[in-house]
Amino acid sequence: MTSIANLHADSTTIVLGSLFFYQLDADSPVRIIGVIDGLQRNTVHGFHVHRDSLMNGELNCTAAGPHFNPYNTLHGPPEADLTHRHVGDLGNLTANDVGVIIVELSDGIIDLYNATRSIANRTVVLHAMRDDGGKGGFPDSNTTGNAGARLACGVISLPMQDFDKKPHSLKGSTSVTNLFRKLFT
Ligand SMILES: [Cu+2]
Ligand SMILES: [Zn+2]
Repeated sequence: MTSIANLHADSTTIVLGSLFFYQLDADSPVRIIGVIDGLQRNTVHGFHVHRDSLMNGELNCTAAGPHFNPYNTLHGPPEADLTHRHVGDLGNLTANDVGVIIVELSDGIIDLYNATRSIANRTVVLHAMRDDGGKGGFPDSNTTGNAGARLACGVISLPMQDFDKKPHSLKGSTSVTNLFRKLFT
């Protein structure tokens, strides 16, 4: 199963990147491949799936709600098991020396098949600061990893075959979608 998220800068229509989600079957991890541009050089950014979708063209990343947490656990690092992280906790992404994040990760807890853990129609959020994995000792370490403001976000769309039938609310990512299709089909 496949999904796409196009990330826009918080409260704007500026597209910063696209992420492609690919899960071979119900027993496989979800692979996330993509690019996010326009960041400060050599910076580390918390990266999560948040609970809510963005409805009706909403651009404010705050509308995505809290971390996706169907098991009501504390925040944690991505390598933790189901009881020691939120399902949506994907750790950190690092911008390189030209301010670009090349995303290439795999996670066995988020899911596109399992209804309880499904990330479809939820929102990926990239934060201003590093996610401390719950270990930072800040008041919000156990809820958000103290990752700070929401820099960019994007709804994890319907599976791609449906996605391409819908009008896109954000322009500029069609070529990236086609690139992903070439890579995976
Ligand atoms: Cu977050
Ligand atoms: Zn969390």
